[in-house]
Amino acid sequence: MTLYEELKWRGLIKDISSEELIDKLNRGGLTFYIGTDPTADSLHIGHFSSFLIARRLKEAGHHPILLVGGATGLIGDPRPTSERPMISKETLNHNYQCLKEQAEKIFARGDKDFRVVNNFDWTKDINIIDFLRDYGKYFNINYMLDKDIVKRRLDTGITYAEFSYMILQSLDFLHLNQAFDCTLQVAGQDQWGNITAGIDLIRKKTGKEVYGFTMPLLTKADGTKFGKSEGGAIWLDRNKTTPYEMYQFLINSEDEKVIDYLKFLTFLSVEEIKDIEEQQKANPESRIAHKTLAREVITFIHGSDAYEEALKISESLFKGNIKELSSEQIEMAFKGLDKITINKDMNIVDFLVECNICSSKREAREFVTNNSISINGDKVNDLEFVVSKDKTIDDKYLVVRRGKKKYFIVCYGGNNEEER
Ligand code: 485
Repeated sequence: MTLYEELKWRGLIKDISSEELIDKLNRGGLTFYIGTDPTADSLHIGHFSSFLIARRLKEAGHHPILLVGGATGLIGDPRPTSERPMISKETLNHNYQCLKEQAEKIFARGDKDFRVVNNFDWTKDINIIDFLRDYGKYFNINYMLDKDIVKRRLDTGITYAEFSYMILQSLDFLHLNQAFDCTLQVAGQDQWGNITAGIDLIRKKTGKEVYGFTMPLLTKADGTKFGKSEGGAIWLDRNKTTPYEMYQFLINSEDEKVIDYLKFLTFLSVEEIKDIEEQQKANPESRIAHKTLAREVITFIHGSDAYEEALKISESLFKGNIKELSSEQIEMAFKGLDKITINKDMNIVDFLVECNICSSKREAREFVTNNSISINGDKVNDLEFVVSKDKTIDDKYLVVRRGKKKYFIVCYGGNNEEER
């Protein structure tokens, strides 16, 4: 299988600027770039799915440049819906630093052949007259109005700033072409207009032919964007989305999409993925495809220790072995839950009411005698049971389960001696 055939098989090719590129991709040796704007302080899994192409092409013998848009981020790539709110320069700087570090850590991995660049460096000193003469003169207004994204914004309106965005991205491509002989730009499918604008600018200014291709948007079975959970985006920063949350997200991938995700998001070979597909078909309950997806993606982003920890939390919760977990792991596992604080030992019935786990003493007694309450994985069915600090994990947490699924985290904050 050639590189291009493999990219096709993985579902990574949407639009391609010319057929000539196929041969060039298969031969290796191209310098290419992919860019992102620092609109937030972390990349998310959508960026991950696009940026992975950098490593794939690198491993096939091409030379990647990752661009973080310190300049373009100050303007904002037009969205189909409405104008973007302007981000302050301070926030943008902060975001830029965060994204640069993430891109270096996750994708470049100390590889010297991975260049990380900032378009602010070559844009900041261009004055307005030179901008209009050197670049503006090459952009016909009719051409710009014909771009899909501009057409979609004509009804709601688009400012001159966002309208000019395509010129900025085009001059990046020109700059990278001149500075590093970069001849290919890659991105998600929404970037097609910006990529072709750059190709056209370079052709007009230098007579050179450069290339671009886009990747399809990764979607869920219903066609909506992949990468959103109930709690919002799946971030690559573990302080925003813990490896355990990422594990939950991936392990719950839809059955009909999980093989597509393996192709798109992992470096497993064609044979390995076909093999997993067969095993999954033969034995769907094994969820081997989902488990492999979670293992590959989390190990790539956070490393194998983080993956092992996410797996351990998940298995301990599944088996009810809460006591195997540390307080940090409990925090990770129940990040979204409000913590209830108590500060003295209590009889179980009082405890359940005090913590709003049950609405009345009568209900609390019912739950206890029905075997529906467990604390740190142990069933509590004795109405005389006393909840005390020595039952906490790391002197801190009680994980209370009511019924099959409902969890409550109680934080033991009190000092027993004083209370008595
Ligand atoms: O020279 C460039 C300057 C900026 C950009 C690219 C080249 C960023 C680009 N305009 C953009 O907005 N990218 C999106 C972002 O930053 O979030 C997303 C794309 C997605 C994929 C991803 O970046 O919407 O398709 O390319 C990496």
